Amino acid sequence: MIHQSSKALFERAQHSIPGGVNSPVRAFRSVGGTPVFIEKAKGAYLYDVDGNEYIDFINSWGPMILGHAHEPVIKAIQDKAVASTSFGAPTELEIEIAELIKKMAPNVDLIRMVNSGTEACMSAVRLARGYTQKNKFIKFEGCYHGHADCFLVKAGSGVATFNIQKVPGVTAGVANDTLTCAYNNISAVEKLVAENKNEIAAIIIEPVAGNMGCILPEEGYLEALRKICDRENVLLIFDEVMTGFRLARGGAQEKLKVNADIITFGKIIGAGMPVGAFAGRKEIMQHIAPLGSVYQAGTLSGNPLAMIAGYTLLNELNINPVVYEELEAKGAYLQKGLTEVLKAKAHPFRINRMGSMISVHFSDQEIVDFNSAAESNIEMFNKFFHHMLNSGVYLPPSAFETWFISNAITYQDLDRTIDAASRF
Ligand code: HOZ
Repeated sequence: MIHQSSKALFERAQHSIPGGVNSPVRAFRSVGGTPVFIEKAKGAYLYDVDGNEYIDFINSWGPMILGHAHEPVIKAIQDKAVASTSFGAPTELEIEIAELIKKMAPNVDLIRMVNSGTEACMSAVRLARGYTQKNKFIKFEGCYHGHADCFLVKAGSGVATFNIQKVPGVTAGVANDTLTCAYNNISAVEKLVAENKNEIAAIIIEPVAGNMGCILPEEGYLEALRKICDRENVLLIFDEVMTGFRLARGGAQEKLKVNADIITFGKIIGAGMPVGAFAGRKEIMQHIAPLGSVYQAGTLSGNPLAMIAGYTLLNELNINPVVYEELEAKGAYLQKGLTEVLKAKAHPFRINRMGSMISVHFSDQEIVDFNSAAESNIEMFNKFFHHMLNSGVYLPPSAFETWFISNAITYQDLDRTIDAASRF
């Protein structure tokens, strides 16, 4: 391999990869400039090919809750790899990880492993439709549940970052079954439910939204959704791809004390390997093939390397839940520090946080839904992003993404981050 700078690599990448990246937000198009190409990462730090070190607030968009290249995870993958990388046949390890997840996450009788959060959410909606025999579902503006056709309607994350209003390739027929309304607005949900009586299979939600920056559910909101679902025979799906095993050992269900009917996982469950999962009570999950006729399958599902990585990380979180207290304390420290230094500046801002999910919006109004996030000063965020990057702090390259804190980060790293923000 020739050693090339990030700039040279990005230029070269354009010739063989669409936009030079394998996932759009990475291209830095909305924040401007050239993406940095990463060589390696360890603990709380990322190292780019240009020789720079960054304190990482992406953590692979969530999975690296204990930091990068966590030794037990790496060792477990190395040990497992010598026994082959895939069998396409059952292994004991798949039972071990399923049993562990049942111990950690509330409300899980059965769990099916897939390869990404997209697959997990897509399968969850299919299951809800098969189970309820109804077609429509409700999602919330600015929530992102992966890139399956039915979710690319008023979606967050990259779709919001690039202000894509309508995704070509998503047919009207598919889009018509996706009903949308604003996050944190219960009367809007009641209205949709009334207008589509007996037609709604599911309501899918990020219980703490992370794809329009970090947005918290208002008090009573998730409970109200739960009530509507029970009343209307609608399944409540929590997309816990970001929040699962992050906000608490049992994810948002445990932290916010609301149970869903189907829960989707991703990110931490694979410790950085491509893993997703969907889970729920037996009466619902037994509709999945081969028990039932809702079909779902995958050659690499339950892949041994992915399973051992996920199992090793989850096991550590399970036996050491003090991690969540430490992450809460670090998150609160960062929020307080950033608030103090940004207050001294002329630009109004809001910081939303739950545990180790946090984001800054430059705005003078509370950020409670997609509209308030979109009305924030995106240009100011973009300047802030570059200022922080130049100061050795790697934030998500979009105002429409949450930051993730890892427990590898030290208070000294947080002080450096706050100090960098003070110079903005
Ligand atoms: N849209 C993803 C986060 N919400 C970004 C994935 C990536 O670029 O890796």
